[in-house]
Amino acid sequence: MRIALSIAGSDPTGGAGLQADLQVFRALGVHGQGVVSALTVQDTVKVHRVLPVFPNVVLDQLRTLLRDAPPDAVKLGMLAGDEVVRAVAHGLGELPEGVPIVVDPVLAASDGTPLLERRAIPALLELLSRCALVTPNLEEARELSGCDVSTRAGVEAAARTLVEECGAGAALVKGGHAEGPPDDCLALGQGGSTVVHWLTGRRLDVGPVHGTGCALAAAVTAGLAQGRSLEEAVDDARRFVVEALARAEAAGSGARLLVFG
Ligand code: PXL
Repeated sequence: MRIALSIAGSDPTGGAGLQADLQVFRALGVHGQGVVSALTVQDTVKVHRVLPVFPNVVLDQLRTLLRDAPPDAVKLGMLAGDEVVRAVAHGLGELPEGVPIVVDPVLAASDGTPLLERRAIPALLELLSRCALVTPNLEEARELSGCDVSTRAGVEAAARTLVEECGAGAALVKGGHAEGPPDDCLALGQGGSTVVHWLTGRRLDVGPVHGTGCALAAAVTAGLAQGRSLEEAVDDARRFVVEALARAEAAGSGARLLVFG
């Protein structure tokens, strides 16, 4: 059995967060584990409240799990607060060597509600040095790298900065929020040098959809848990999300939800 672990916030709608990650893992044939980092109160329209889990309880969930049933890959999503980020970093010290970590550096919900407090950013940046891949959207890439991402050259600089200065193994800067083609920029660290690829996307006219960032990072994590290379896992995950977007359905009066498989 291949196992993927998600450390993420709860989204009761099932559209994003831990509930969505577990659906993605299931759809891709890996067993899903979940450590809850925060509770949210939300519907398909907006996030009403955010409540971080006690950091020592996050640490306890993680350590207890790692000692018994260590995963083959780990995904980090919404972490809510500085102490939770530090607890996760501490707990991941017990992750067996070589288990890849994918960081979706969730800063805010689509409605603008902060999902990570700003003072947690330095601790999140420290975590990047231990990750195989970080998957920011444009706003997150700007915030984490300090680069102006309004041009393609700026997006490339942000992706390179996350690899060369922050120490991520690779960075996938997602262009879905850009005007124009939703191309993603993948920077891969390769023994001292960085290779940058643009992965072209096409925009689907589906209106607002919730949870695409969570699904993409979860799908990459599932691929890595199954032993795929990073580039292969990213390609497969991008295709998986496009298919889920094409099938998206409304469950409430707000954003549509992805439909997997
Ligand atoms: O899509 C980002 C995200 C991640 N995790 C949780 C969320 C959201 C967006 O609302 O609620 C728990």
